[in-house]
Amino acid sequence: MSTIDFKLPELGEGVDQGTVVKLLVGQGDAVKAEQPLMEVEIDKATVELPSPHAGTIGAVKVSEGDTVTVGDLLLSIDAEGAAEESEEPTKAAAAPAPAEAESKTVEEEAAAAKSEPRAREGVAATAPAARGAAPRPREGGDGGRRTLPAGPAVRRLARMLGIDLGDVSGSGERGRITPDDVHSYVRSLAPGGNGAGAAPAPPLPDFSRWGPARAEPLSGVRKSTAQAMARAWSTIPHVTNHDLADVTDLEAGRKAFRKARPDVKVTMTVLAAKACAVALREYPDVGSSLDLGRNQQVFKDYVHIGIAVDTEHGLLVPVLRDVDKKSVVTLSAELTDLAERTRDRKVSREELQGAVFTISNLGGIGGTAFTPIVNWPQVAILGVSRADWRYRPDPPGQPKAQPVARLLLPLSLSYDHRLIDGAQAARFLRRVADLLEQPTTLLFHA
Ligand code: CAO
Repeated sequence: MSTIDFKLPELGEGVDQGTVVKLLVGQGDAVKAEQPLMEVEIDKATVELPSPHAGTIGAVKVSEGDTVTVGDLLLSIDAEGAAEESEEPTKAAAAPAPAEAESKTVEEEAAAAKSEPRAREGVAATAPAARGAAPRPREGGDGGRRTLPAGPAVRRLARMLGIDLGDVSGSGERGRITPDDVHSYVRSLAPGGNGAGAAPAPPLPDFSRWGPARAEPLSGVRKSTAQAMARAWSTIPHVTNHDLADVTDLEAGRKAFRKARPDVKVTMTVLAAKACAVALREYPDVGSSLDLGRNQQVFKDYVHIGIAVDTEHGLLVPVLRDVDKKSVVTLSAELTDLAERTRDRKVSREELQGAVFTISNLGGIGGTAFTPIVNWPQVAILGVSRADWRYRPDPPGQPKAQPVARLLLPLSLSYDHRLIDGAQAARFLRRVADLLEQPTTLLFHA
């Protein structure tokens, strides 16, 4: 019998911290190898940490709600038949380092080979596609993820400033990222000096002076959202254009289709995503990114669109892939599945990344217009409010014509004014509206 110290392994590129959201074992519990020990929230996804060994749980050092850092001791396992060892954070439970693998017996190798795919998935069992969340790559492995050359202080600084270290070029030895690199990157985002590194808010007053008040810790989702919003708000000069799309015919068609195919949930969000994908192909600037550090505009040859999903844990933005290439029916099935898994916290970090543009549809809830915040590193986001009936002259443009009721969908496009001009934004938005006003044309693109 020996004791294994189970520490928080590396959970992915640039991820140093997580929050323990659920303990799945307690002191004295017998566990099998690969059995999930706890759920940890990183960024906005939840991953399960599997046991590296069969045995009995000793002392549990963390509680639900605790913030844990890579290398923190989480619990100990009294493991039968295991050599005295301490699970180093970089030798993550689910992915043994090469040296470890070399010392295995043939039987152990065979067992490891059998269990490794499960183990890698195990790290992200609640997030099936989150192989990126699997700890540290095998050295020299072709498909391995790049380990960022940055020390803990630099990682802490980046986290504090809401910076993804993957976006920072290292000027140190062998590309090591220094604190100066992080600061220059922040300055490059905000040449006017009003950047993400702006002075932090002063401390709050003592609210109990005016009545009962209590403080609760922020969830991981809230922390990530706060960082992302602060960064986008303070570094991107936002402008929002509004327009109205006459979706009377589209809505009639949607309702008829829903009747004919009740198994497919075609919604306004999917139709808006399809229209945006067509327009994004025609206006590539709107799906591009701005790299002021290198004085470049980055164009992407794919049309992945993030969809804001309201969940009880907070706002999450899973990504629909290749929206330009898929039919409305396929996209409807994908969005239904994605939104459901997002609400159940079963999406992986990968599924929350890679969008070139975002849609936030608040129309199912209400509202006539709003000004969404650009989801950096994107440069534009479409807000959709509630479609409503309004009287319009028919034919349009004839003031004396008979008014008829039309269903109008309010669209609000926020954009990074450094890269997108008002006229371009207005043209893009009108194109989206035109596509929604001509359902047949829209479906030709499906
Ligand atoms: N106008 C009028 N009705 C609308 C509408 C709109 N813009 N958008 C949706 N609806 C209707 C739908 O048609 C549906 O009615 P039916 O059952 O008759 O089809 C009903 O409202 C509910 O729709 P839904 O919300 O289930 O489906 P959806 O695809 O339209 O939306 C999703 C999916 C994930 C976008 C949505 O559920 C959601 O979470 N929205 C909130 C997004 C959010 O929080 N944004 C704020 C981010 S901060 O900028």
